[in-house]
Amino acid sequence: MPGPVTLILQDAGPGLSTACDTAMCRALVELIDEAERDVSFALYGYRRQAEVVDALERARARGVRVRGVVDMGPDGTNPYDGTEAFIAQFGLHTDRAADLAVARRDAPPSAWRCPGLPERKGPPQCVALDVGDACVVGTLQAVETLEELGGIVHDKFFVIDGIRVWTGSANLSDTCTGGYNANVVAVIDVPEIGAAYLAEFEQMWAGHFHRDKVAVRPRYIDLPGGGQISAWFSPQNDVMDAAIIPAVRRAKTRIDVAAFFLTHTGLVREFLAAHARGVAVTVVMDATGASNEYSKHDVLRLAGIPVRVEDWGGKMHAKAMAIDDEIVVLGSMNFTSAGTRDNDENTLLIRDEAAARALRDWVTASYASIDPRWGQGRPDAESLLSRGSCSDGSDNDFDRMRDGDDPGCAPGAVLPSELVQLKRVPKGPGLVRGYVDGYRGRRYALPGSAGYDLIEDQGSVWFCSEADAKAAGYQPP
Ligand SMILES: [Ca+2]
Ligand SMILES: [Ca+2]
Repeated sequence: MPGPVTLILQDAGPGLSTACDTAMCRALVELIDEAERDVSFALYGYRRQAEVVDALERARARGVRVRGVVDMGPDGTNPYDGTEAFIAQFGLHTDRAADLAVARRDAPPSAWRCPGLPERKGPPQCVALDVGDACVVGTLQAVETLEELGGIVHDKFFVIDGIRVWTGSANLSDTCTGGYNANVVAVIDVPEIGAAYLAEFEQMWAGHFHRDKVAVRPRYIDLPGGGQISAWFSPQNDVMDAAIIPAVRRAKTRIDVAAFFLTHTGLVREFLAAHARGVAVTVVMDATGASNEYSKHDVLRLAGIPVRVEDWGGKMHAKAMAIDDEIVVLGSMNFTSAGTRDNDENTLLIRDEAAARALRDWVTASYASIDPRWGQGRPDAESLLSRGSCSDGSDNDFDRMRDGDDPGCAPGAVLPSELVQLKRVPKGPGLVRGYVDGYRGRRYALPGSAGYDLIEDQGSVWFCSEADAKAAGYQPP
């Protein structure tokens, strides 16, 4: 009899598979086969996982209600080419009408204004992060204008009879549940968690997506035998600021991270702060995620945090971390601002020592499986440097070119140039200046402000950004 929390850790496999041979896929089929009344699911898409479809048909044939929601862009497309037929087969609902009704997304928030880079069209993001003795400063900016895609149903969860939940980072596809990509999935048998997921599902089933949902309030549920679990849904629960960052802030010894994307500035700031106070932070990063112009994995490296970018054919598709061999964070949400602010996502925080140790060991083994040279730079996700990626039948880097058609697979293809144009500057004049005012306590002054130069050098401290100053307890001037 499995316990209330079962963690399933999937290594990157040898290739795409339409079969359902992985532990995560077997567990899902088993759950669906055990359903007595209801199977409700929210998915990003579907591609070539017929054994799961067969299980859903078996459930339907024995009178189980089968309902699902799936992502659909405003243009009526989904990245997974089996999705449309899947929608038709089960009468699934999508977020397309909601996307069409919603105004354009807000511009990404920025710490402060900074000039854009030449020849680049995306929104500039100004970076100023503390790496201890220096600041990493510069502009991150996409080459192309970012498409406005509306929100995304990015969940990957199934709720069985309103009680048991299967969820994590794996899409229902030949690349994820099929076992090509590395993923972290959990099966949760805790009725309060099942009820929360079902409440979240019902909103989407009724046509409320993205910011048009109401919050399913997160609750900390005690697990039998100790430990605790809580479920968080994006965007209403603000999981990054309300749960993940506070957990990282409490880390004492180690944080082991597996990241498909790592663009969220606030989270990166907390990893840097953890490293600065002696916490051992280790990161395994996906190669496609590392090619994102807003990725901040290189900032971590500049601070001395070990980061390896995977050189497998499959992806590091997990969005998970183990903190202090005590806390597990896992779910559908990438470590991006869109994940926490825009999309439909779910994240679990689990306090369970055995699960945290298992995840830590898995991240450690994933890290060790990558050629040590990728502690610097990054391999092109579809190139001869990423093992098997040029003969796997997959468009590994989502550029609509596959295997031999992808220029990255040409022999002698050059290494990708570093997109991140950041530099290390020593702390000193020109940065945010903290000081202690005799009457008002800790204050900070911005460069160029009145009084900035009047603060005595002795006793002032330097911060890379206002956010860093505030985090250290300094108040606006
Ligand atoms: Ca490609
Ligand atoms: Ca390929």
